[in-house]
Amino acid sequence: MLEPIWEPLTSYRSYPPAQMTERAQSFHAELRRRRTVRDFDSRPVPRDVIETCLLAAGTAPSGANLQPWHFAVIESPAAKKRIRIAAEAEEQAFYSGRAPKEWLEALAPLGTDADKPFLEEAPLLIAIFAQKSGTRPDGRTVKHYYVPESVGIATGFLIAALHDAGLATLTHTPSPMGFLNEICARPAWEKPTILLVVGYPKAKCRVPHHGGLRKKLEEISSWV
Ligand code: IYR
Repeated sequence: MLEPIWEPLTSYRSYPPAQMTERAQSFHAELRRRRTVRDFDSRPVPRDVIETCLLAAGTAPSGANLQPWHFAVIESPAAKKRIRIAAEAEEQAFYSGRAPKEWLEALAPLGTDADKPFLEEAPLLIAIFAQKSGTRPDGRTVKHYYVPESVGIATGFLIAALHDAGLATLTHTPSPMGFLNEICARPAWEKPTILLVVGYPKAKCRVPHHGGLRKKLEEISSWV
């Protein structure tokens, strides 16, 4: 059993109320500008920026702080092509029969279809894997806890970090996406959760109005 080792909390900062308001507003203003993009330029993105954003994602809280995630960054054109072919095969099946009518109705205002050129055109794809278990520094296997929650939080941090750095993203979820394990050389027990498409929007990029609609504060929250 590992014993806790306590240390002083030195990284926390507090702000006077006016500054709290200002910071909360500016963070909201920053995040509300984010839009999901499906039309990517092929311009490469700086590797150091991606690595720093991955470090930011890795600061996310997780069950027992076991950090049950792996981020596979795909830049190879050959790998991207394989992913596009595999994903489009699943999407064809989805759009032409597998998806229930209600699902297709919900997607209609977003204008999505089975063609996924962005999987080849975007400079980077980040396949996010969830690990049911991991290895401790001493080599012992350890079970992970709250895995979907932890990986979801880390993914949110990553999207926010990439946006803040001036990069656009698309949370793409071909289903099923087991083909990512082989292409990314990840073990079968890791579960791909999201394929994040990363890059710059094309100069004439358009986004669907529906995708930018936000529910009101009263709809998304309540005070008890
Ligand atoms: N995976 C498909 C369908 C799709 C599903 C949802 I839920 C979306 O928000 C968007 C698309 C596709 O990528 O087209």
